[in-house]
Amino acid sequence: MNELDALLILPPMYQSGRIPDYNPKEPMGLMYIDATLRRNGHSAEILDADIMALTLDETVAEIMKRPAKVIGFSVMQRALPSVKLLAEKLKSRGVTAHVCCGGFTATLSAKHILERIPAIDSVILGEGEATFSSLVQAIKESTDWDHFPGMAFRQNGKVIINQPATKVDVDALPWPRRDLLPICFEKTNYATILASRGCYGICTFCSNQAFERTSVGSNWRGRNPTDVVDEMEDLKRTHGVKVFKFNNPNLFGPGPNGRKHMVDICNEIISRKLGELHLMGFCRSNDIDLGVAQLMRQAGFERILIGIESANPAVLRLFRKGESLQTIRQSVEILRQVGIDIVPGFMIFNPYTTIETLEVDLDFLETYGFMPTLSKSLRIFDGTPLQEIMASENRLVWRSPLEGYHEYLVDPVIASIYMALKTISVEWIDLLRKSYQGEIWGIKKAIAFNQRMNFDTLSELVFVLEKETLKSLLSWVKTGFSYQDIVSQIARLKDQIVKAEQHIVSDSGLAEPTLNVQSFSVTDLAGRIYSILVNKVFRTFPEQYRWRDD
Ligand code: B12
Ligand code: SF4
Repeated sequence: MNELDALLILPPMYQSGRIPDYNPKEPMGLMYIDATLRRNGHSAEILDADIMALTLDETVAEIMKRPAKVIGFSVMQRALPSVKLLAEKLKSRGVTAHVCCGGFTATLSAKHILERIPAIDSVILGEGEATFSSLVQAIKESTDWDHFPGMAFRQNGKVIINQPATKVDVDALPWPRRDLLPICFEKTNYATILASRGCYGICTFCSNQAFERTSVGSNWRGRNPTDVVDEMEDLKRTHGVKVFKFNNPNLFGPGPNGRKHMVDICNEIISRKLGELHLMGFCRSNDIDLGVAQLMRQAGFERILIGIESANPAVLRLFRKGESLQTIRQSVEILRQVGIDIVPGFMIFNPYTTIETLEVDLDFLETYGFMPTLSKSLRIFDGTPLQEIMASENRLVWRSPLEGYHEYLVDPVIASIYMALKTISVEWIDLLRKSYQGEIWGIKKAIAFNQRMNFDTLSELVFVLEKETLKSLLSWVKTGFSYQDIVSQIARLKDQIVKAEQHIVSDSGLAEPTLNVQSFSVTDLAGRIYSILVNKVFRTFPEQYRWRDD
């Protein structure tokens, strides 16, 4: 068996494997590194254990079939325990490859990872293309690599983090290799594309910012618009891709040049007459004006995710969003006027949540008909300004990235509301989504983003159930409640879930329901919710799960 120079691995997030019919995403970071390695004359392969829905042991077996000089794991936080176990299992089986990690969590938690996981030899901070390629070259030639900028490793039991690397020149990179596109495309109907890297925002909670700060160079770098559209045209011709998701953290760069970059991409798409195209991406409200929105719609943009986060001006200021509520409202109106759907990024439970902010947020969401998941709370990632802010206010409850996200102290009343909502959502409402995920994914394959009406109907069902639950919780903590109030509300919720299920079953043409809602115990759930609200023992928004095989 030929030894590869490098095996790039996306680890399985679920150690016992995913359900097979899920919605796989292209591993864009590894695809760029793969292309760069091959261009530099190295042999490489990607093993995407997540896409293949492999268990941990199956992943080990697949890795053993592909011996390599260097193994590179792409690490996001929830997959970190899998990476630890995989690296340990490989070393215990006598694998001598150099094991390196990269990606967001590896970058932001490098010191912790190297201190806690001896089976990992090094971490590359920031973008991996250039540094990983140099590492592979050095390992192949048995030369030193410990002086490379952007590398972290152990030396005499101590973690060394070298000086930061320079950010890559985005126009000098090869296009990402699309070996995995057919698998993803078959299930999702879209391809991803990256027109720029980084974001000029300074939001305190954002790990993109923290990630960008670990290397030297501009926080936003746009690719040549002609080359971006060449890549899209090529994907359309070779793979029949008509639907593209832009993975850039922000579709716009800073200032007039950043706006021009988006305008140039749109004009390039329009002038080439690429035919049917359906586009979506992420952006900030302050970049949207009528002219650019009209042009984006003409180019094929149908859905935009805007990080609104909160409808409370004071919270926006504390987050350093750099946007007023007025700007947010304007952008929503403009996008709707030109016919672009909005997916709102919203963090209703955050370190600054109060009863009043919850009421203002709910009111805003109702006014605009937005339907985000309500039972989620802001997560604090290593390296973000918010981590420092919470620590300086003595509110940070530090957690190892191997175990979960950091938590933060909040008012016990808010924590109780969150935990009650979370419990009801996870145990009942979310079961609806989970049970019918296959149908939802089937429906999501509708070709155009703005034709996915059935999926939106399902989202709406879940949202309305959560919203009504949250409203009851708010009214109870303000005006008082009895165990009987809770029993009645939970019984009503049960009826609604039964109806929602009937709706989904008939909408998706299923023969019979799979979720046995009738067996749900109203008194059991009501008893636990009553106890959460009365005892107020929570002080944070804890994870429902620790990182484990879930
Ligand atoms: C697409 C995407 C996903 C896809 C991932 C597909 C994939 N396999 O890559 C899916 C939907 C699965 C996903 C899941 C999640 N995501 Co996500 N995701 C994104 C998104 C929109 C784009 C990522 C991307 O393609 N970037 C472009 C490529 C080129 O960059 P890259 O992947 O970072 O790779 C570069 C470097 O990181 C590095 N690198 C990466 N891997 C490796 C490996 C080695 C060996 C080396 C040396 C280097 C290296 O080199 C690469 C090339 O330069 C970003 C937002 C953004 N635009 O950045 C969020 C983002 C990365 N996700 C985020 C989050 C929070 C999540 C979830 C936790 C969400 C959730 N609640 O479940 C999960 C985590 C899953 C997990 N395993 O833990 C956060 C990161 C948070 C953090 N600090 O970890 C981001 C930044 C969004 C945000 N602003 O909050 N995500
Ligand atoms: S605008 Fe979005 S990507 Fe940019 S810093 Fe803020 S949260 Fe991060």
